[in-house]
Amino acid sequence: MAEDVDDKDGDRPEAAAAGEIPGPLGRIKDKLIATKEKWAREGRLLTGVPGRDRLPPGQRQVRNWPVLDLGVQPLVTTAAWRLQVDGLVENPLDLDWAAFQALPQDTLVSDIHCVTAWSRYDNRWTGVRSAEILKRARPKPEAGFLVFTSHDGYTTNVTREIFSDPDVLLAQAWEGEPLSREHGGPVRVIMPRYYFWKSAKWVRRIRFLAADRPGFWEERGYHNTGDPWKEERYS
Ligand SMILES: Nc1nc2c(c(=O)[nH]1)N[C@H]1C(S)=C(S)[C@@H](COP(=O)(O)O)O[C@H]1N2
Ligand SMILES: [Mo]
Repeated sequence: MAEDVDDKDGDRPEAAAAGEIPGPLGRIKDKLIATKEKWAREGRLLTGVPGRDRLPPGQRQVRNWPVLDLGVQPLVTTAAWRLQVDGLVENPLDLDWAAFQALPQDTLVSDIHCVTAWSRYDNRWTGVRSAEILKRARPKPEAGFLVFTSHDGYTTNVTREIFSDPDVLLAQAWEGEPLSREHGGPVRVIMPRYYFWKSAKWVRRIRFLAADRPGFWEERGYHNTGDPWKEERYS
């Protein structure tokens, strides 16, 4: 497929599987990855016991906001920032910061559910809804899937249907302040109905595909969908 040919920037799953991870991913926290892979093998934290109404099974509420990443927190200035939307779309987008600011902005409150079992309630995000991106890029009918690529080399995949959820945001602010670098600023994805690994920090590219393509954690034992209410932690 044409989309596959130009893929020299380190987000090829085959390359990652072969251990030939170029760029920032060459410096990822191997130990952290090994531990999380082990959890997937052991099915750790699977309880099957539903918690309170708002808390998905096996989760506990925290008041702080932990930082989780692969050990690289890329510095992306708003001057250098761009978002590419490409693949199987009628109208590929290449947005700079001004173009992104010119899109309609919404503020939505949602809960975070991380697969490492913490949940954080009532996060007030401001940014651009997925609907605004879909409206402008116009994915082709066969584009049933997409992959997010981030500045640290991270990738994660979702279906087009999930990306179309009305609460999906490309967030640039949290609680009225610019999203911090450690939490994925200038812009990260927020997909509150799924475990937080689906919410790519430092997002730089949204690529529409005809076939599903597992991302970084999806290739390492984590569930392809990741619905916390169904406790879809591991594959
Ligand atoms: N680019 C990028 N996005 C990422 C990750 C990452 O390592 N790189 N980690 C994911 C995981 S596993 C989690 S739990 C959340 C953590 O977000 P936080 O640090 O803002 O809490 O980001 C997700 N998005
Ligand atoms: Mo995570």
